[in-house]
Amino acid sequence: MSAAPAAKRQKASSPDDVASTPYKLIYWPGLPGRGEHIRLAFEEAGVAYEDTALQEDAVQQVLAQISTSNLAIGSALNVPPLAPPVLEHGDLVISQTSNILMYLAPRLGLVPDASNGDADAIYRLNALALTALDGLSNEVHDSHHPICTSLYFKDQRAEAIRSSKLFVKERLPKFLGYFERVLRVQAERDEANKWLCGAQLTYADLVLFQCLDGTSYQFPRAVKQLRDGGAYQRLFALHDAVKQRPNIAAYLASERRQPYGEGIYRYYKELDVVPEEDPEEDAKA
Ligand SMILES: N[C@@H](CCC(=O)N[C@@H](CS)C(=O)NCC(=O)O)C(=O)O
Repeated sequence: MSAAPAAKRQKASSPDDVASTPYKLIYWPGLPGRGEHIRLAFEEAGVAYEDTALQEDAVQQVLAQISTSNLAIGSALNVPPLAPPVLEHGDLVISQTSNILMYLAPRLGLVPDASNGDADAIYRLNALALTALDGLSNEVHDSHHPICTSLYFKDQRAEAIRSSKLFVKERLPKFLGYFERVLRVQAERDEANKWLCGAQLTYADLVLFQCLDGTSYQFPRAVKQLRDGGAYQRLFALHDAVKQRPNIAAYLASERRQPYGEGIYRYYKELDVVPEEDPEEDAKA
């Protein structure tokens, strides 16, 4: 979906106004990052959004939000965000990836059909999205920055190698195994259920796709070994199925999809380790 022209903030007072109010994603330029989860939701739904990462003053737009001088002046209710992604929709300004997705997903048709009577589905979806973000985003990031985000990689390289070996051996199989189990539970209920919440794709599947995709970029050898081992077939089938959805495939092939680089997911040759190696033995060597 191409970025919509810059929109003036609008007051969205009635449900009709809200539906026609433009969406604006404020995020860093040049990398998928956590903004990608928001983009994938819009792209899958085929709903237009403005993506400030594609604009000339992208960095300044993020800084204006997260600056310590941002006191949310002009808004009676919003609070300043600590970090992007940030979503603006009419008068609403919110941050935190999973929170933004909880707001957007019902509006974008990315939660189970309400006619199934499951009014609490969003909380199950949020648990799944948060779990994917915990293990396959935050922990993956912390594998290359295990001491502190504010230090350079070169100043925590030895710790990053040790952390990455432990991650791919112990944490990665745990998280992949968890999502495989969720998918198995669904398939045992009904063999048509190939998504995390059953037969219908939801935003949690998109989050899981992006988390697994980024993890594969950072740890290609480990993910290949785990994939080839055959223990996570449903999970990798979900990843491949999301990738092939028409709107997602078109987006991934477009220039709107930013390349991985110096973001959450980074490729360092020395961190491209495989699970079968013994991390503690290696640490002693
Ligand atoms: N839990 C937050 C994390 C937000 C976050 O760490 N954002 C990154 C970019 S992906 C950032 O710019 N962080 C700046 C900082 O933490 O100082 C979320 O999911 O939105």
